[in-house]
Amino acid sequence: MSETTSAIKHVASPLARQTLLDGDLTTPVAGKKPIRVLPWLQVVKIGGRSIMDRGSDAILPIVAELRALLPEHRMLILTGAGVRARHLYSVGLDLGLPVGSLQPLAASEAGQNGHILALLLAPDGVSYVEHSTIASQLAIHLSAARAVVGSAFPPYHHHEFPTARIPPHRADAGAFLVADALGAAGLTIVEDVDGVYSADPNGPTGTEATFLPEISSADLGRQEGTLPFDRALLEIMDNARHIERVQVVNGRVPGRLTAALRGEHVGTIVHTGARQA
Ligand code: GWN
Ligand code: ATP
Repeated sequence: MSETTSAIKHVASPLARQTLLDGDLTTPVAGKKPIRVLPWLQVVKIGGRSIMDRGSDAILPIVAELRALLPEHRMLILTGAGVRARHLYSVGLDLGLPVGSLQPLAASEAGQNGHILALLLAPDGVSYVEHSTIASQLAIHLSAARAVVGSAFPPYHHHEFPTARIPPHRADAGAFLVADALGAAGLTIVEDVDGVYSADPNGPTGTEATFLPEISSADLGRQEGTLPFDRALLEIMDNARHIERVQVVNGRVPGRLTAALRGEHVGTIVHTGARQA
């Protein structure tokens, strides 16, 4: 065997002879903070049920606000699934469909909402882009346009975790995962409530719910009850690499989204586990 062949076979790599299961061995190599791929990107998640399902009354003011923000920010606008996915879950669960089959069906509803929003912003140069485009061609699209729209659902399909019958990783989790992976400047979640409360303000104990202007994902995890976003997002936020805070704002109040993107404290700021390098 020649020297060259032998050198090719023995590629020098600090992980070559190690098990990837031993944290003591991998941390010196994998423990570094990843680079920010798109540090100027603002990710905005628009609620499916809270905004899109309400039709023109709720959608048109948000479209106007997004349009006005285009000169200031380069945005990845992601939409949630809304009531059609809830209907799909009930039919699918009744028929016994597994979670990994329900996941892409619900995801396609998020995509439909994205198509609707993108069509309304089309005169401003905004288009719907596919998951695969978000994964590998976002930079070139955002060089040609100030914003693009996509589906907020993560494309897990049959890889969805079987921890529950309703897909645990929905639009909010998907929006955070892509924002954190890209090292975006921020993530704003647009809802129909002022932010996060101690309990559902629209629920049976709503009058007792107190508004939480600022809280950590770890503290929210200790709070019982419902949240205005996927519960799976809490653990993801705890382990975030870049996104240090998520802002939850009321998209039914004109100006709140704009204020959040300008760095003002409106709505609820949820601090994640990510720390500045
Ligand atoms: O179809 O609206 O992307 O961006 O999870 O997969 O179920 O697909 O199974 O690039 O890959 O319905 O066809 O659909 O919403 O997800 O897309 O128009 O393979 O552009 O083809 O990861 O859009 O769609 O639903 O997002 O969330 O063709 Mo749709 Mo969604 Mo389009 Mo996408 Mo899924 Mo693709 Mo995908 Mo599927
Ligand atoms: P999707 O995008 O997945 O379709 P969405 O984000 O538009 O959904 P919901 O999942 O319904 O909308 O979440 C928003 C709702 O969450 C609010 O209207 C509110 O009633 C409810 N909610 C539940 N718990 C809380 C809480 N602790 N604080 C604030 N709102 C809460």
